Amino acid sequence: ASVAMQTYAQRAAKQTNPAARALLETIERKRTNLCVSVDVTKQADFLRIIDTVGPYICLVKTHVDVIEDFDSSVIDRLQELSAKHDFLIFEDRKFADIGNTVALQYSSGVYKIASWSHITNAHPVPGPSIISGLSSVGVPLGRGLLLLAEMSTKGSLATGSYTEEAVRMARANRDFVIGFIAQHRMDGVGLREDESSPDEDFLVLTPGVGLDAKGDAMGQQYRTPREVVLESGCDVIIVGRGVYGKDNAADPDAVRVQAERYRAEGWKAYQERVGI
Ligand code: 5IU
Repeated sequence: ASVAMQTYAQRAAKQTNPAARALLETIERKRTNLCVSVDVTKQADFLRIIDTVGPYICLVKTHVDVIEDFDSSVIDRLQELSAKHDFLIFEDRKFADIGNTVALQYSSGVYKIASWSHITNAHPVPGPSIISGLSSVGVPLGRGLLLLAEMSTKGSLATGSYTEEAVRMARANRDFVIGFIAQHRMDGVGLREDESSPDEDFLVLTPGVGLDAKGDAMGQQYRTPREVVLESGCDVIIVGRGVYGKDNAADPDAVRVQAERYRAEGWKAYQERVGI
């Protein structure tokens, strides 16, 4: 069966990258393909939201550089919550520089991302050297990388041959590149006529997911979990404001209700896709 028709458990068993395998196993164990994106500026709000949504997620997506009262204790607490609730961590860093620089940004500085984030991501715009730089840090730690093959925003330039080249770069670096941030499945994308279709399983994690809004005032565009998982074959739905609201003071009960709702919608769409 095509990868899109296989269960998360079947796919987990074939993964060689530790982060990819752990993510698929977590999805199967907790029966959730929901990743919550927590873009808030106070560490207390950040940790409270994650503690609330923890039971319903496979993965938390962070932008640690927006936390204004950041200190290293935030990472200690985040790791405690990851163990308590059994989810992985994805720092949405969107690296985009030369290999030498991204290796430093990934390993060092204030955030030391590689030391705590199971998964991170990069723009393919610099070419394959960005993967070499990041993999020199990430592979020894068992980390995984997602390439940004497409974006959810209106007018995105990541389309067509750019997306195809991103998939080709991923295919050449399977030890570290576990998949994509994209809006569709990428199986077989970018193959030339003389290339046979490889037996490949890339994870597709998809932001721009909302049930109540079509977008925001800054170019974001939303599709439903059903459109993303069932119709477009994506594997993980990434939801931010749909879960924690526009006002990050939202009460935990409201946040919990939304997390349960997106988890249920995402899982139902997956079950329908694979026919279970
Ligand atoms: N994000 C997108 N679209 C993209 C990429 C990343 O929305 O194409 I690449 C990020 C931005 C934000 C989260 O951190 O995903 C979506 O948040 P909302 O669900 O609040 O729109």
